[in-house]
Amino acid sequence: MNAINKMNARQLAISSRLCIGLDTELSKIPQYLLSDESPIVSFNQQIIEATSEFASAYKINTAFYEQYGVKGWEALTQTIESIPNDIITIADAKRADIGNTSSAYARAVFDDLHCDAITVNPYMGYDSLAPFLEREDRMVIVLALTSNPGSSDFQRLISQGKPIYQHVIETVLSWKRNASLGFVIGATHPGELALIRQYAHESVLLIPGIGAQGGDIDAIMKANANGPVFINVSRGIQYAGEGELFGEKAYEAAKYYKERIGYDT
Ligand code: NUP
Repeated sequence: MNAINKMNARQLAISSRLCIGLDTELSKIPQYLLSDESPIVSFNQQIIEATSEFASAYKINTAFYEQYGVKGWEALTQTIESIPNDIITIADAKRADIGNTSSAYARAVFDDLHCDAITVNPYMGYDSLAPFLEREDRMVIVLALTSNPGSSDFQRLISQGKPIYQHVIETVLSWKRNASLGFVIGATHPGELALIRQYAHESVLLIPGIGAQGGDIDAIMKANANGPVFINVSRGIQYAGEGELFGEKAYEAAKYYKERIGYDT
């Protein structure tokens, strides 16, 4: 099954557009887990167990694992293996480079980690994304308008009458591809999201920035105009509670976000 069909099947089955981030840090997990063989894996497995009924996807930001070297990469692999097969796995790795290097990045994420989707950076142009885009069973999610303040430094600059992020969306949509395609739009930009939905109504959008970064769910869902979407929450679910109740609190937070996001067919 290709990634977009898997996304649709999962979202329909559980009526959820929630994507849960697994951005795990040793300094933030309950202390009593630190004596486990792999505290990160123990924590993630309990979060997955507690929240999977609400998860249309899990997004794993590779940076949080890379910071711990070999052990972190092992924890990343084991975390991905712990995610039920019918849930989309997104490697938030923001890759892209010259062609043969991108091919290696694509093999790492798709063939070794077995993720369904990857985030990529469009700055280097078509040939840097081609090795990802040729993978017909996977999803390539291109940074367009990110949630952070620095998104105005380049992404909003006007070129030939429109913002750079609009050029990114329109140009990438015109490229030859086998993969399913998506774009990252930060939850901190509901006004721009409404405009984007006018020319990219059918595109999958991955929207991070709810909760800790201040994105407003109601404003985002209204602007989204019922287009296909993953709404991501990471810290707001993972660290909803402390101590031994962390799993229960994560369950409650995931349920809350799933319901607030809603699901209309
Ligand atoms: O524009 C982006 N904003 C953003 O926060 C693109 C992203 N990929 N992210 C990622 O989403 C960020 O790196 C983190 O992994 C997650 C948001 O986490 P949180 O603010 O919900 O904790």
